[in-house]
Amino acid sequence: MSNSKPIFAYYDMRGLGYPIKLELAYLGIDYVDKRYPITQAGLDQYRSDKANLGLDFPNVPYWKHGDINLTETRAILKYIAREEGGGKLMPTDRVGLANAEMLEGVLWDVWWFLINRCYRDTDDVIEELGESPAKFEMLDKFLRNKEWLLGDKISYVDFMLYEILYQYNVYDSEYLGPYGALLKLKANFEGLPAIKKFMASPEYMAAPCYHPLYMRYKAVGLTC
Ligand SMILES: N[C@@H](CCC(=O)N[C@@H](CS)C(=O)NCC(=O)O)C(=O)O
Repeated sequence: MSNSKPIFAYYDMRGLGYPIKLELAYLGIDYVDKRYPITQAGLDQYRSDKANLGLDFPNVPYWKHGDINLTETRAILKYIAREEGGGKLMPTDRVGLANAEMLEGVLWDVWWFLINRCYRDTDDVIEELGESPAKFEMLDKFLRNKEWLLGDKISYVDFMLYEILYQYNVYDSEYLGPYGALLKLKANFEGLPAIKKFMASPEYMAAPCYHPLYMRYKAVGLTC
């Protein structure tokens, strides 16, 4: 692996990238934090860089380190969970890994209900967002009596879940009210010393979550 610092690049917003940033903060990884401004100039800059980044599937977020040139949010999230910090964010037991990958799919769906609601703002995506409470109910039940989704050890799926809870809470501060176990996880996550430190640092970004030039539905705090 190269001696130079890894690069994490994304738009200057939380978006899909924040669970990865939270992992990096939790693990104490030093990296180059490349942010494309969320302006037309920032989009133009990304578009002109895009083909020259040495990425097989150019996109943001991306992660570059030595021989690794990675895109796809979940691939990056899991790569860091496995390869950095002694692999401590990746479960290794059969049941833990199976559950993590199941949860990852569920979480991704719930996340996209909200992203699409803001990105497209059509009747069908507004209707689809109505599926989230049932998913949160199941997640809340799954989590009950456990500290983290997989038990007493935090893993990459908790970073995804945290960010989804954060973004739903910004969208509507009442949304998570019925889900006590999820709210407890959110508070516990924010109480982790490394996360607390990150949240108090100048690098931390409370908003925006979504790109103002792409989103049709502009929710205050989420998009602008
Ligand atoms: N499947 C990709 C989707 C990434 C994606 O949709 N990126 C958005 C920002 S959230 C983008 O603007 N990508 C730029 C592009 O398509 O070139 C992932 O999971 O990372």
